[in-house]
Amino acid sequence: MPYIFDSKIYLLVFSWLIALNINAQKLYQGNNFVSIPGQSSPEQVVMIAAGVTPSARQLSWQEMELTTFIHFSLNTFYNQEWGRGTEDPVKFNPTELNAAQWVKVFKDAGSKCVIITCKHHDGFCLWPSRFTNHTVASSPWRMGKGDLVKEVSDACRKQGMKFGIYLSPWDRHEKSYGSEAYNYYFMNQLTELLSNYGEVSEVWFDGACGEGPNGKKQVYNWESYYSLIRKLQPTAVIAVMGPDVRWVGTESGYGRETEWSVVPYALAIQDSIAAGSQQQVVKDSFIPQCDMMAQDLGSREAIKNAKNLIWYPSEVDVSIRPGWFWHENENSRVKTPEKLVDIYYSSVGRNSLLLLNIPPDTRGLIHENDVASLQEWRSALNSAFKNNLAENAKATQATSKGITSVPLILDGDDATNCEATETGESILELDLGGFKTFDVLLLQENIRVGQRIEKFRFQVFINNQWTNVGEGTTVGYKRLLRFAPVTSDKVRLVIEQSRLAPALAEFGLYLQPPSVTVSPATAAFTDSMQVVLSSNSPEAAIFYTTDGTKPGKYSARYIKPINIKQSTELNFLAIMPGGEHSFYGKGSYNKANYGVILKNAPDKQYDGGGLLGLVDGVEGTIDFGDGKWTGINGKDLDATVDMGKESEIHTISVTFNETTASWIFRPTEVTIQVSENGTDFRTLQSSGFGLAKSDNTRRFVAKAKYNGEARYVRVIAKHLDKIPDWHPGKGLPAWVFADEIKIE
Ligand code: FUL
Repeated sequence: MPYIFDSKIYLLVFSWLIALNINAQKLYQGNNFVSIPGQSSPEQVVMIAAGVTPSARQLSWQEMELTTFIHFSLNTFYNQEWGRGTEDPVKFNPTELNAAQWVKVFKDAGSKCVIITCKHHDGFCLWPSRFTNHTVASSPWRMGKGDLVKEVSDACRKQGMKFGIYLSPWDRHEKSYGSEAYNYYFMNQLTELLSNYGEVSEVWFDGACGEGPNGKKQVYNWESYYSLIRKLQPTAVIAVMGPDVRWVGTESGYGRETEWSVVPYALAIQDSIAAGSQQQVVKDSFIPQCDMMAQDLGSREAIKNAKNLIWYPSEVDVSIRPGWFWHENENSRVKTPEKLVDIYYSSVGRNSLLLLNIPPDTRGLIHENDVASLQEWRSALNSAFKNNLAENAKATQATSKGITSVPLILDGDDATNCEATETGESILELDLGGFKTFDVLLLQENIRVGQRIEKFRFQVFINNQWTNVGEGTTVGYKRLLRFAPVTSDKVRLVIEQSRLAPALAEFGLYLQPPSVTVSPATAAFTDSMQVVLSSNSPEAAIFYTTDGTKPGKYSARYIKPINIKQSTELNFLAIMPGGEHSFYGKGSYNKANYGVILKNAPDKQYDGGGLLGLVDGVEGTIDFGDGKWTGINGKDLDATVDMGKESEIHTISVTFNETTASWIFRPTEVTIQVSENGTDFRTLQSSGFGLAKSDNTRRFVAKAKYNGEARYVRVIAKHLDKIPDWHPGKGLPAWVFADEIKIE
């Protein structure tokens, strides 16, 4: 029997529940904390969960969608990630520091708030705290008169951005750390930061602590910190080691597909957050194994035994570079605009807020490479989201009472929702009033009344029938689904399951800018070779250059495969008739005595040391990061080796690395082929290695015997498409790592 939503009864239940939680109310606000009465049935728990709602501060936090982290400190000048607390403040001397430039770059990228590391784990303070000398006042910067917290908060205020503070509880410099006196020290610093810099919107407490077994242990007085914040900055959310905002559980930039903002209160307990936080310096996709990382935090199953439920939304923090602080040698490893787009869809598009770290360099400026990547990223998002193609549609909803019109899901206001009155399946149909091409679905729930949708599918009317194009579980504040472009005049959303009645607030259809693929992306070749460019949009025109310059609409137009006869750098992009363009793409081709053509490009960081890395005669060690390995993420290794002339071959072997802790798995199948002409290949061997059942670090060798002659050898190693359930990367594609291809 579906529940009938009776708002009066519902409110009564809630007033009573709230009354029981007078203490909790100190930290929580409105309905964002509820206790579950002892005898509640699983259905009653679900009903209660459906009515847990964000506090006012949580709601305005969520609506920002995108915020910026600044990691800047003595670490920037010592070229390190975690200081020991013994660093000399004299080294802190940015020569061109310009906080207005930072804030402008962030604002142009779409960010709404800036959170700065006022004090990182090394204890160095970016403001002249009265309680320690380990501050900017002891540095030559601005002749010891500087206050970076002030410069950043002023720049934020001037440019209409919100401002937040990061204050590391772990402090490796302060002598009192490890005693009750430290709690006073910390509260004093917190008081300075919360009193002297205007409105603070977010206070970020890190859970990291690298103290070993003999290190000092601090018993933090969290309750006092929290009440101080509530008193001095009542609108600020307290993040991560705090009651308002939950760390998503990874620093990879990717949130969960199923993301509930309503979870058991136990998840907000500091000890369990700290246990899952960093215990040592780790770069690149830090993946802890803790409860916060569990795939299911808020399903019916996950909440059925909870004693209290809270609204505890997820924040995805990730750095635009491998490290949190700026390092010169990472200037070439700034995340590409494509990667940032992917992160956006996988964080903001999965009911999370994205906190993107953009660290200033030693000059005190945001580096040009970061600025360029952010600009391209913003322009791609603006281009995708400029037009809701469903805006003028006629939207109707079918319920047991008949068909009603539901214009509110198209009014651009996420505070108004269509009034479903019952649970069970409900179908929303949209007549688009003409044919439209789209590849993104946007859904938003009105979270002011709770998060309710549990399962949906999206259908498009194609060739006279409803075709499933996408499906999902939770929606929450925002859900974005991407799929291959489709064209139709009618679509529908089937909400298959929800808690109470669904409260869908917004519905949107969008078209992303076109994309271009290049094949092969990199290669070494002997005589000549062909490169194929293709776009996912038939309307897009592709342009390219071969002289290293940026291509545009006046460059050479791609008509047929490009014949390459000498070492070439190819640059290309696709442009739509309306001017929307793809990201800039690159291919590099080197003429050599020996050739290796890789169909799918390796990751920049794992390129095996260059185009001939796979056949350079130096085998990779067990350490996948030793610079020898060719690593590809989420695609197969498809390598063709050209020996320049027909040669005698006896055996061919290929070695693979498996380091499951870093998401590198053995290939699922390896095929080894030979050919005389580079077109017709004969398969010598095709076999698999099984699947890792637990964490593993080892090498695998695939071997084929052949007593004959050939000029070309091809190796196709299939990557594992879905990481197995026992691994934190469950369901996601794995890396494939190879080195070396030996032809003897
Ligand atoms: C982690 C810290 O250890 C890193 O240095 C960084 O500040 C990140 C945001 O949180 O726990």
